[in-house]
Amino acid sequence: MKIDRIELREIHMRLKAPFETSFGVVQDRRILLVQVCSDGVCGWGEGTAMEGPYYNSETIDTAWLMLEKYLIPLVQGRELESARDIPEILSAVRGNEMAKAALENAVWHLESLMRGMPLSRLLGGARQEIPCGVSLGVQSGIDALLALVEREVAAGYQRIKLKIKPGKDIEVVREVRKRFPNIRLSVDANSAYTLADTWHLKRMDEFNLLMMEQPLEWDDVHNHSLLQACIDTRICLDESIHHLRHAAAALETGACRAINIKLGRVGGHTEAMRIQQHCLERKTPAWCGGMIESGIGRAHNIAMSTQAGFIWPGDVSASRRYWDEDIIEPEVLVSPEGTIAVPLTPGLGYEIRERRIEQLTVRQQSYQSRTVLATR
Ligand code: OSB
Ligand code: MG
Repeated sequence: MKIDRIELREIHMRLKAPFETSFGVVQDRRILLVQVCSDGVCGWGEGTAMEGPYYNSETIDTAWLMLEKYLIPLVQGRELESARDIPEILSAVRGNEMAKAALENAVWHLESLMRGMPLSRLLGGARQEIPCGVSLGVQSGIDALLALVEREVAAGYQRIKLKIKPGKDIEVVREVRKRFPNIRLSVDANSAYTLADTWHLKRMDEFNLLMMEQPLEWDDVHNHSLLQACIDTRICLDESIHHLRHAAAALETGACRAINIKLGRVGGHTEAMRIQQHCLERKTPAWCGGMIESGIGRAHNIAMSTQAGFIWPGDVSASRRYWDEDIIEPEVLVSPEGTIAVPLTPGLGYEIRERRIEQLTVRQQSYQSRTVLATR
C-alpha cells in the first residue's frame, strides 16, 4: 500500500465528569486523530498524549509537532508491505512513542481494511470477548467513592482500580476493601511516591490487592525493584515501560510482576505485540491500560486485547462511562458479565462517525506528497 494522504485533526470532547489522578484533573479532552489513506481507503489512529506533560513527557501539541515535522515526512508517499514496517521507518526519531503510535496504528487500521480482515485477527488475536475493568479517579470523599465502586461492580466490571495519592491512600483502600471483601481490587499511584515511602506502601499488603500500579518515579525501574523486594503486593509498571527492553529488564530485575500495556506509551501495535508475547512466555500477567480514549482509541485497545498475553481485565470500559456521545458506532458496550464482544467485521469493527468528528474538529491539516494541502 502506498500512503498517499495523511491528515491530522484535533477534536475536543468533554468528559461526563472530571477525572482526577495524582498528577492532575482533566475534563476537557483535546484528542489527536490521525487518518492515513491509500487508494481512497483510510485508517484511523488516536494519539493518546494528554493535554499537559504530567503523565509522560508528551502532550497533544508535542505529538502534533513531531508528526508534522518529523514522522509524517518519513511515511508520506512510501510503499509499505505492512504496518509492521513502520517502527523501523520511524526508528531514527527518539522517544515520542505516542506520536509514533497514532501514526502506526492508523496504518494498522488501513491495512486491516485493505486485507478485509478484523484488526484483532491481523494482530494475531483470537479472543471473541475481552474481560473489562474500570479505573476510578480520586474522589472528594469516601462515600462518593463507595457509591462509584458499587455502581461499577453492579455493572459487572471484573476489576476495580482506585487512583491513589499521598493523603488519599491507605484509609481509602481500607474502607473500600471492608465494604467489598471479595472483588478484584487494585490501586494506581501514577508515580506519586518515592522509595522513602516504602514502609507506608507496605501497609497496602493487608488489603489483598491484585496489584499496585506505578508507585514510584515514572523513569525509574531500579527503585521499583528495591520496593518490590520489600512488599508482598504485586507491582505493575505503567509509566516506566516504553518498549520491550524496558519490560524485559523490569521483569528480570524483579521491578514488577505485571505489566500495563498501553498502545500509545509503547509506540503502537507492533511493540505492544512484542511485549505481550514476552509476558506470555514468562507467565507474567499483562493487561491493556487506557488513556481515557475516544471510540477510535478504544477500538484499537479492544483489538489489541484479543492477543493471548492479555490475561487480566484491562482499563477498557464502556464509552458511556466517559462520553455522552462517542465518535464510533455502535459505541463500546460492556455486557453484564463485564466483557466486550470483539467485533469481527473488517477493520476496527466499528463505524467511524465522520460527520460527528467534523463537528468536534478544532484544527485539521492534510499532508500529501510532502506539501501541506489544506489548513483550517
Ligand atoms: O495511569 O492508567 C493510568 C488515565 C489517564 C492517564 C493515566 C492513566 C489513566 C487511567 C484511565 O487510569 C483508564 C481509562 O482510560 O479508563
Ligand atoms: Mg496507570
